[in-house]
Amino acid sequence: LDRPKLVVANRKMHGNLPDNRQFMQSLLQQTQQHSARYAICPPHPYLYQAQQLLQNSHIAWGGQNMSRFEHGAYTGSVSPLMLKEFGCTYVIIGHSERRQRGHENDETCGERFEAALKAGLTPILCIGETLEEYERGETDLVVVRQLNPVIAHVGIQALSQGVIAYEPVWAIGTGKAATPQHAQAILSFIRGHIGLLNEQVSEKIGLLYGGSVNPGNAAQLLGMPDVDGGLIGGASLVTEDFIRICQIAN
Ligand code: G2H
Repeated sequence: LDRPKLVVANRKMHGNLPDNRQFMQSLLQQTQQHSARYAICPPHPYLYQAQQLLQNSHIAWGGQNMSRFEHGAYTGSVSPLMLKEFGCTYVIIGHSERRQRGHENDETCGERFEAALKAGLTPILCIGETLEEYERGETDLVVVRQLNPVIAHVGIQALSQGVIAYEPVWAIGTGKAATPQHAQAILSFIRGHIGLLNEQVSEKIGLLYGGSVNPGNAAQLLGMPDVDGGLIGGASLVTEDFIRICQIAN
């Protein structure tokens, strides 16, 4: 298993020009010799700044969301072509904070995933169960329900051009991360589900864990065999914490 580790900062609706600059420059300087992969997803207005600071470096950047359409009368939306034009490598799709507000659902996530690939972006598809679903023991059911429309849209071969992030909703921003055993069990289940359709894709695809990852729990979580990296929210807002997580991933 030589899947590279990937650590992605989901900065959500945080940051400003000077703060972003400090974050990106510190990360650039302190991870130069690393072999793990890193990406920063700032709010959309800062993608130009990310492009200016990170281009030709070992650090990639991406959007936190994207329209499934290339252009049109969609006030307030951002096109995959626009993300690409500003040098994005990645785009987060289906984050639970967007699903919960009705902006995205299983079906439109499939369309977004497809549109991202078409634009040459690497989609990071977020899936995961709510606390109620977790307590009802429905985690496996939920992740399959969220994954299947995407597979139906792009086909199993193309799935491996993207990344899947398992983010249990009850672990997001709560400080209560999943145990490494739970993260491993679900990511292994997801890999197994994909493997039923195509063994090679299941071995190749990058699977991330997200939800209250911090410098204290990162080693155990990222040390699990099916955890190929992390999607980091809160801890990406403290530069030293995020760099520490990168050092652990490396
Ligand atoms: C989950 C995660 C990043 P946090 O949303 O996507 O955020 O690390 O703050 O739980």
